[in-house]
Amino acid sequence: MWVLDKRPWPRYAVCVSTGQDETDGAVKERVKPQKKDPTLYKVVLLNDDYTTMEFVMHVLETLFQKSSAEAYRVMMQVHLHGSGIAGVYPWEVAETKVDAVTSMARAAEYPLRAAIEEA
Ligand code: TYC
Repeated sequence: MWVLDKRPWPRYAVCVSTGQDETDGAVKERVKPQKKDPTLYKVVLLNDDYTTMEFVMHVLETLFQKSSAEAYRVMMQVHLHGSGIAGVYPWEVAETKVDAVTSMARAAEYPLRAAIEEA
């Protein structure tokens, strides 16, 4: 998968915490549930010479909830400048979107790729 994982590891460690703190060998239960990581990530589409403009617009409309006018604008941004923002999401949503783009592109036999960047 084409992902630039720029997360510093302590933040990740916080994300996967079980909700318990270890203090002096004792285990202290967390009273409040852990806050969600508010960091947002851009899902960017990358240009290539083979994927059709129509297919890119279809991806933007179905996976990124773009209107046809907005899908056209983003697709042309990618076509003319090499990359463009399809959406901005929390990390795990962004990863799922990149996987979905890859699956849709593979199924249609296009080389379309998406990547994650820090927002
Ligand atoms: N460059 C492609 C073409 O000329 C169109 C395209 C746009 C491809 C955006 C990928 O992410 C993309 N058919």
